[in-house]
Amino acid sequence: MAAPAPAPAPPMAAPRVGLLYDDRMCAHATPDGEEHPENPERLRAIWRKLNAAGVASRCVALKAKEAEDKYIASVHSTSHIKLMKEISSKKYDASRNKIARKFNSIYFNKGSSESAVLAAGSVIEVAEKVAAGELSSAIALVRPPGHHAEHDEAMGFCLFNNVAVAANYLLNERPDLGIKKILIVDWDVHHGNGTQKMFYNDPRVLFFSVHRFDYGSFYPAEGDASHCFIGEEAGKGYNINVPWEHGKCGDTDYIAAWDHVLLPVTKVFDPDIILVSAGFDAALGDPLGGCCITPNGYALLLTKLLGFAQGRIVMALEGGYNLRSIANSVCACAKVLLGDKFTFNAPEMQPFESTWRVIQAVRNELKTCWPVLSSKLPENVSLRIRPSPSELNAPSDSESDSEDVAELLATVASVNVIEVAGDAISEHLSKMKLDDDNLSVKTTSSCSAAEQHLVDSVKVQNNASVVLTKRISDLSLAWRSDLSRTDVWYASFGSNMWGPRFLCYVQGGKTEGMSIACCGSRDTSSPKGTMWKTVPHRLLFGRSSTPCWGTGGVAFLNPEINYNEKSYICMYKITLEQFNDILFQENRLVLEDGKDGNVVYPDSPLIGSSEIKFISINKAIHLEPIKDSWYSNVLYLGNEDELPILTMTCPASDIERFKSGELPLAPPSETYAATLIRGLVEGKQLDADGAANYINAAAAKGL
Ligand code: X5A
Ligand code: ZN
Repeated sequence: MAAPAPAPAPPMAAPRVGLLYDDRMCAHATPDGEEHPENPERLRAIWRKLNAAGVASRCVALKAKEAEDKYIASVHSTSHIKLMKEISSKKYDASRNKIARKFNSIYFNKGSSESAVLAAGSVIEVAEKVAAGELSSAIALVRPPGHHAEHDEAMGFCLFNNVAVAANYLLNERPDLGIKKILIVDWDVHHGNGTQKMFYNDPRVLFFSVHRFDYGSFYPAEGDASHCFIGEEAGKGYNINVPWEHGKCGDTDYIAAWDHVLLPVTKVFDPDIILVSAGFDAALGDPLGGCCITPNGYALLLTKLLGFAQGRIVMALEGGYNLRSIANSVCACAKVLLGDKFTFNAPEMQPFESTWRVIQAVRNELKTCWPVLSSKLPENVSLRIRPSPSELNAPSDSESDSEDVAELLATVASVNVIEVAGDAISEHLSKMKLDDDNLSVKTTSSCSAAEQHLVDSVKVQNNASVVLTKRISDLSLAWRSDLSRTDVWYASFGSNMWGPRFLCYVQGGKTEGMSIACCGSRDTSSPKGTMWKTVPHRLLFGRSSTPCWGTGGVAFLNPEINYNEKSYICMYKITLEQFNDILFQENRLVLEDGKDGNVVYPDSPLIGSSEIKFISINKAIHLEPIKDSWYSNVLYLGNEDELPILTMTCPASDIERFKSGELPLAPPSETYAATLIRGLVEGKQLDADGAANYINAAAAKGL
């Protein structure tokens, strides 16, 4: 008798995926039919796509439910709840628009109150069902969105903070469901400022937000979106921000943030449920986001989360403004939750160099709270340089819902559902992981390329005489006229302490002791003020020679504050345009273009207003495009007259190289030292002996 065939493995029970859609949340719209990115068509477009793709019918259909006031009150003030619930009533007909204008990026109509209460209630509804095990996971298609809404304030298209309300509901109202730890993943392209604030002291909720920050200039443009905000008191370490420095981030950048920040922490945190603040405005084609996550990318990010909290995932819609992009992306996510197997095409793109640096900064900030983040990251990761300003402004992906975007998406959006069982996903996933084994070991030479794009076609005519006439392209004039209206204090600690030497950087030419001339700034006007101070930073002399001063070290300030140190700075009040021109000249970014003596300036500033904002919060900025230059680090030394005091020095990594001997520490040449001494004496800071002692002591002390 033949051996009985082995019993087939029991089929895995199909996951029960809740899908909440309700036309009543389309009632919130602009009062007079004005166009707005956050409009009812968003929900309808997603719903149509899910039905057309046969996905909706595979889910458990759910209807919206109103949130009870007492649940909303766990997050919002009584007065805010009252206003949001009454704003649609007759009594506000005359004042509704005026009230809306008091908020930042908010509109109201007669349907707003109902939609807002349903959005909050709907996320409670699905979260409860997932927590109770009635559903494996769920998607709540809600609007208005929620993550910008604060305790007492509507903002950023958000009226109630739907996800925060649901999280509090699970933690405070339903101990019976056993949810003690919640992970909130906010992948909307904007910072989840409201959610961050609500759980800032609360270790029960790990809040993770990855968003465009752009040095503090991207909406909502509050400094608290930076990676330095990690939570407070018991909540310290339970708030994680991954702040991108620019647009164009896509699948690989997000995957890197997942693999090297979110997932390792999540594994340790071990959440009981995951709520996703699922905005899709980081999607390719979004008119507001300027990023480029593909539907496949979202599917992969979500797949990686499914390994935690027993797959209990609740997705709540936040932003996302390209109808096709959001429909395709939600559809891809729904398929993931339904258990469809994907092929993930290994990403062709490398993460940005800035991505790697941001991830490293985040890990560094959090490593004491999460020791798992203190491991060393792979070193020879292949990275690409940040997008150039013109790439960032390229219209192709900021045009709402245009045909070419549709085409672009068609090539990447088709989610390849293949009927394979078992380990196919994990195998593909491991290919995506950014670790040593799987990454090609080649470093694209980022610096020369970066310099290449910085140094564009801006021609400056160099007359034979010391005073230079300049012609600067329209492109660069745009930033120049902008920055010529902002003043800063430039703090010098080296040869620029001597006025005549400093003026060469402004007016062009050279003075005593200098062997080569400067080309100067476009704006040759004199500083509006001069002032001396001391700062708690170590002065050191390093590097072995310079074209201008010959053999010998030049001055650097250790970027690290050290209260045992006292270094002299001579501050000049100049425009931000002039500051950039000095920075260019210090870093030798101004190039002589051949025999006719034309001078080529970079076409974009290194320090613009968003960088200033960033520096004032973070105290320093390492200028990525000139990372291997000597003075790539701009430090913020405080304020004077309400203007920032800025200086330029080496990055902290160079200090390490000085310490290790990889870079030489060297005393200054005689002419260079004489210039510094002259500066200190003529500036009436020290007498000749005192000045010489100060320089010699700094040179002798080393690090
Ligand atoms: C939920 C969301 C964006 C607000 C942008 C305001 N809000 N300019 O994506
Ligand atoms: Zn958003």
